[in-house]
Amino acid sequence: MNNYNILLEKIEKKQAKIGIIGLGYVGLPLSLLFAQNGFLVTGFVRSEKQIKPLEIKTKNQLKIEVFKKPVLEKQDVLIICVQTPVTENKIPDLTDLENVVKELSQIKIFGKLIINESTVAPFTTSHLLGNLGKEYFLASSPERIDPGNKTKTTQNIPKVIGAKDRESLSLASRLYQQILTGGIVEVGSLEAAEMVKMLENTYRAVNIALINEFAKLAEVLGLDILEVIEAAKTKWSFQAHYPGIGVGGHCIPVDPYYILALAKSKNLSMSVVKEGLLENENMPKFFFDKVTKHYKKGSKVLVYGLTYKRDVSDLRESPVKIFCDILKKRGISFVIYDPILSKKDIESLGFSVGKLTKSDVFIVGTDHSQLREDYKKAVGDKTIVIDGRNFFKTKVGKGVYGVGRKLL
Ligand code: SAJ
Repeated sequence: MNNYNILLEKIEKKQAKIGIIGLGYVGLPLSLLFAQNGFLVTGFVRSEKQIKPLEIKTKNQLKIEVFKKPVLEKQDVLIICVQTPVTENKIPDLTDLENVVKELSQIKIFGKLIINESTVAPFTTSHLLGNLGKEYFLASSPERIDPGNKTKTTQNIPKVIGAKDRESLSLASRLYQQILTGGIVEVGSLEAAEMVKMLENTYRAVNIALINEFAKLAEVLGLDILEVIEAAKTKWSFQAHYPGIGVGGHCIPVDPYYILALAKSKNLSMSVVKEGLLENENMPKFFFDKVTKHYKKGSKVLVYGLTYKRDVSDLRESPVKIFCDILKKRGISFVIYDPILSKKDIESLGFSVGKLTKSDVFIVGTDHSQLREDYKKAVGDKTIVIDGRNFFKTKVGKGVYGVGRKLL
């Protein structure tokens, strides 16, 4: 029996040993899903100190090891789920993925299935993982997790898979079919799968930028952008996006820089993408200018919410953080209240924590669900509300200034 049939049989019988490299917001739920479906799973982390907390978190449903040659070699399938950020000056940073490649190039890769779930530009998977040795299988299946989303989960999001050849595609498809319920979407190459992820996230970034621009125009025209969006949604070809204080997280403001770098290497400018990203990155400053119109020296300012999006306690690329840094730099005193962050989280960023007490200026940075109740403690009749997420649908306090709308 050849390698393909041997591995296919192991996958069919759930006897294939699964190694998940990287146990973050992608690797952890994926490893648990494999374990809960009867596979023997080993999760790989960079350092010893990560092991204990993860064993507690996963209730020992999987083995957790430091990412090293001997244990990697025992796996039949290795799924790579490491982060692919950008540097300060928006250059793709493949350090973590390159470290994985270094280790994988030391092991006997023969007969194994390697799957890259990390977000990369087309041709990266083949370039980095395409020459690890003889007779192994290689697929790309970029993760599509939406952190905090209770309905779209690792298990039910349709899974896009591209591979270096038919056998690799078939093995990866069968493997994911064993644990996922949202359907498999096979494409014709590694590069097509990588490009799908680039397109879907760049599409989102550019459309958010478009609505941010329309929101600025709506303000000048005295129109309510939310009313316009809601009416536009009656057009079948219009997909709604919403303006706000800015675009955060480790996907939407980051991934498009991977495709820009690739386009640049092919002498293509992709100016719509570039301008869109700059538009989003400018929103915290635009929002700050709005605040200065209503702030008086000595005003009691409370910023509600610091994380990058509703009900997610993640600060990566948070536009609210950028906005608060501007407040601080301009000498405007303020405190922050975020119901899902600890005092330490907030103070570690150099900000002061505040209580939900009546404020002169109440600023919505993140529209956590708890805001529905919390605002009543901080917004009095004289409070001016500056709403970075257009959370309020009716006037509260002395008036609400949103992004592309106001309620007075
Ligand atoms: N945002 C807006 N306006 C919008 C939508 C989002 O300003 O209309 C802001 C959010 O507040 C946040 C940022 O953009 O700061 C990103 O929001 P997001 O909902 O896209 O949240 P993410 O980063 O968790 O995006 C994830 C992504 N998942 C992956 O990349 C694997 C993305 O692909 C999904 O499209 C997105 O979830 C989703 O669909 O909700």
